[in-house]
Amino acid sequence: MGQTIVGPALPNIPWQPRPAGSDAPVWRYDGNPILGWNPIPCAARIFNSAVLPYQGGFVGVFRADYRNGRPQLHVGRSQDALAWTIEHEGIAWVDESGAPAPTSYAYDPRLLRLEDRYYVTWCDDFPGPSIGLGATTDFKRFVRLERPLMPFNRNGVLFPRKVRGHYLLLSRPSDSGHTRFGDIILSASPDLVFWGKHRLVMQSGGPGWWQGVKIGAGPVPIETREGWLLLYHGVSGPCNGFVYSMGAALLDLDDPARVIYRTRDYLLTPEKEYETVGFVPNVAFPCATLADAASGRIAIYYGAADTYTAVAFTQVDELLDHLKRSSHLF
Ligand code: BMA
Repeated sequence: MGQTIVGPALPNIPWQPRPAGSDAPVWRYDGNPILGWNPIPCAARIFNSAVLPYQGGFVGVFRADYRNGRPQLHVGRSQDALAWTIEHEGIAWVDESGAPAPTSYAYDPRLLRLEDRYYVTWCDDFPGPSIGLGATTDFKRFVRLERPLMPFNRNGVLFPRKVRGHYLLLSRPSDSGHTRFGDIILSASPDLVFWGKHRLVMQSGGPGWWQGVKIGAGPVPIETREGWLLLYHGVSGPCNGFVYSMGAALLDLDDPARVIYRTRDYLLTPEKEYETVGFVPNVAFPCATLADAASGRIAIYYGAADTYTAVAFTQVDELLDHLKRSSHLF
């Protein structure tokens, strides 16, 4: 049997085996959180952030919430993807003509290599939340590109390759506030500028109350031989606020608007103190993965309680088996 993950080997992926006695499909790093309160001079909290392998080590684009309450994006670097050095100055965006193009706020970045560039998507101010798109080749000069979609929208996530000739983007149309609804939509583009062929992928609700209010795409989908593995967040709405948990789905390789499997139960929900206590209690919000095609290991990067950056692990074959056993489409 060949490798399940379609992609390169990543022998230096951070990893810990599942704790003895556990049969959970996803388990936490025991050194969590990897970033805590006041991690750099300008920012109180760094969370909901994205990482990639880069030049033998790792690079990331991090959401840093400043003391004025506004989030901005910062570059970070690491040799082991667990101990991070975050730049003290935020990304100095330019537009395509090279003129400064600062963001008034920027949050929840996703990061990927697509063809010859690295792309960042984030929640941008249009005005009001919408999907920002930018690119870099060296993690020094970052160029803002045309915004793919109209406001309001969040959780924009690009696919790492074209599918049937089109670039693909997941998003979650929303409102300008703490949206009380939300489904995952797929859009296609021939050139990363003009987007259309919008398709509904998955809706909130169904038998799992943990995803009853809204759902949003998490990390960039991982290509496997059986389909695109999509980790996503699902939100429930108990009486004292929202609770953010993580689930997974498998999308058809040639038509990712078609859901093959979808978890009925959450895979990760706020349990640990760093997830249940913080600036916003009860948030586990995945934004990135690292994957090693040789071993099938996956490291998941998630924001905890809008305060901390944390890591969890899974093994692709075990996660796919779990999905098959517990899938509940609706
Ligand atoms: C969402 C986004 C996320 C955040 C979550 C919980 O609307 O703002 O960045 O983690 O709420 O506060």
